[in-house]
Amino acid sequence: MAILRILEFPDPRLRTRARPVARVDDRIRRLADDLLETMYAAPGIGLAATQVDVHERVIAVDVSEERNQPLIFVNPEITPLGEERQEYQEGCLSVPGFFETVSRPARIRVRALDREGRPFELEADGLLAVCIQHEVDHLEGRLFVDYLSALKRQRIRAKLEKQRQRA
Ligand code: QAP
Ligand code: CO
Repeated sequence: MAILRILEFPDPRLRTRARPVARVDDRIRRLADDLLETMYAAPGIGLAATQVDVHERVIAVDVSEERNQPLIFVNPEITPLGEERQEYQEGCLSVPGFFETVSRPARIRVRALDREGRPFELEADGLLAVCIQHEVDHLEGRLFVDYLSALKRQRIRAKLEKQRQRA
């Protein structure tokens, strides 16, 4: 297992649309393990392959208090369940230090493959639903800052670029 380097906004590679995984093999299982290890080390509650510059449709999530409920989704497909929306203060390991309110569908169904390549289905609400939607956005090249005003997004970008100059 390995801790991978996380790309940071506004790195253009974060805008890449990830390709579907054709076959869940040892290479994909290693990627899944590395995503989990990198996420736990950060620490974070979700990480998409896009964020470590691997453009394949794999995400890792663990929203449990004890950090002992790792979830891997390969080729995830989201369907909103109903019209209700929820707001949540989101952050992102690729946008370090910034948390802003985003509105998303409150309940979703996710269909995906697990780390053995078996199809599974899960219904989610609350933080888990927020996190899965946030991570699947990464696979489309979308970031939570895209839901904010252009002014807010530009301010975040300027602050991160300034910080990086100092580092
Ligand atoms: C996505 O994000 C998420 O800025 C996962 O300084 C976040 O794990 C979904 C993190 C919130 C729903 C709600 C961010 C850690 C972690 C930071 C993360 C930071 C330290 C973000
Ligand atoms: Co993120």
